[in-house]
Amino acid sequence: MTHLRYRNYFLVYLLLTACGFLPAQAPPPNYDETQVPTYTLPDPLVARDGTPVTAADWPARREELLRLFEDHVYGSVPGKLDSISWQIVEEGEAMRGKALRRQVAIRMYYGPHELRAGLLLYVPNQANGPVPVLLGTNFFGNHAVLPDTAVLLTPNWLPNQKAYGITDHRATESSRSARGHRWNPELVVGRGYAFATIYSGDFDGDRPDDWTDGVHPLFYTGTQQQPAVDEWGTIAAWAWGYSRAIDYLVTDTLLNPDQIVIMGHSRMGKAALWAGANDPRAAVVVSNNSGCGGAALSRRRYGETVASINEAFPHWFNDRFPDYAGREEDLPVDQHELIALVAPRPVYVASAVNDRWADPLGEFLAAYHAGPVYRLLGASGLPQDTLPPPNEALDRTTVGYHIRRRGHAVLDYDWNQYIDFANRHFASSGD
Ligand code: GTR
Repeated sequence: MTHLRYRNYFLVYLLLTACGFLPAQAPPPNYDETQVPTYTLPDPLVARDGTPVTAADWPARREELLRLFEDHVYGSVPGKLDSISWQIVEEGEAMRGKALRRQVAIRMYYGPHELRAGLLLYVPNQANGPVPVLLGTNFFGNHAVLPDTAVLLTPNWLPNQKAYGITDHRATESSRSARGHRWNPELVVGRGYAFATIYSGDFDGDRPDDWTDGVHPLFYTGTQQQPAVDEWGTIAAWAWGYSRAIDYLVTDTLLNPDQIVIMGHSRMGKAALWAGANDPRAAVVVSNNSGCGGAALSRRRYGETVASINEAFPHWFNDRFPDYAGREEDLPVDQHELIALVAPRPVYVASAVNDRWADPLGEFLAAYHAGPVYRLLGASGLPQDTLPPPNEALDRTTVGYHIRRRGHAVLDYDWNQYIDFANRHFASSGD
């Protein structure tokens, strides 16, 4: 009897959900490979009108794919800055004499609006001439990346985190180096690369309830108070932030403007890929454990899905992407095409064995299926369609990949792999 009553409630619930009266809840995550639906990936080398794409057609197909990702996934950037300026606001010796620290205020203007962001840079001291630079976006402020008391605190909103002493969304002295476990700027500098970082929240705070901070309001027109359906979400704002940092990096004479590596972990890995797709000044693009909406194929519905990501983070994508929850096969793109948009520049996708939420196999397959575009453009794709063993990188091709032991993180193994990979490409491109 009770059983029947619950069943009736459930049927009413389903009916209300289907009619749009209740929000549909994401089903529990699938971690069973046999339950992955059969799917057909859209072919990056067939245009929307069915025409096969040659190397000569690629620029047009590339534009088509960029627009599709804007329209259906990340949202379009609705405007272009009137101007941007930089000022070095602090400089000093760092890392026990191994590096010069430079802090740069980036000021961005549009109409009457202004947005400010802070860039933190460490340049190795023992360099003969301009050095390559690795740029990463951080999640808790530049000061949280390493133990250096001279790093300026962001005035912008931060996620609260009791363990870091952040209780009113403001940066605190006690949150210095709080994210040191995710970053290793000294390793990067020790390998002859400059290390640059920006705080994601300077471009948009990671919260669903507020479209008044960050870059979005800069381009509102009339009485607009939030991005339109097909306009940018927060990930696209972070990707835009990578490009504004690059605007500065290419002007700094201590750095080689042709050797900019952009890297992001997890949600910033999604942003790094979208930034790399849009901005050809990113010479090498690295996505670390980026998962759903990053390197992982949406059609596999393994771990985090289009449904669950949009439920937990409704502000990350545009307002069309949630429509594909449970009907991923209707998406006109999938994430292998995002990776292909970096071609022929080197791209590196990294997974971790225990990071099942991010779907390591889906990340690998997306990297693998970007291969045809790389090959069409005279570069090389992954050499095999099966996962390599843990910590045995496939890194001799223009598309690189590894699955590291342990979980969702950035470890020294990862940093060293990224620098080895970039070194190989910079050496072969003769820069
Ligand atoms: C998770 C989210 C992932 C990933 C991760 C992170 O909560 O579901 O997509 O972005 O956060 O950024 O650490």
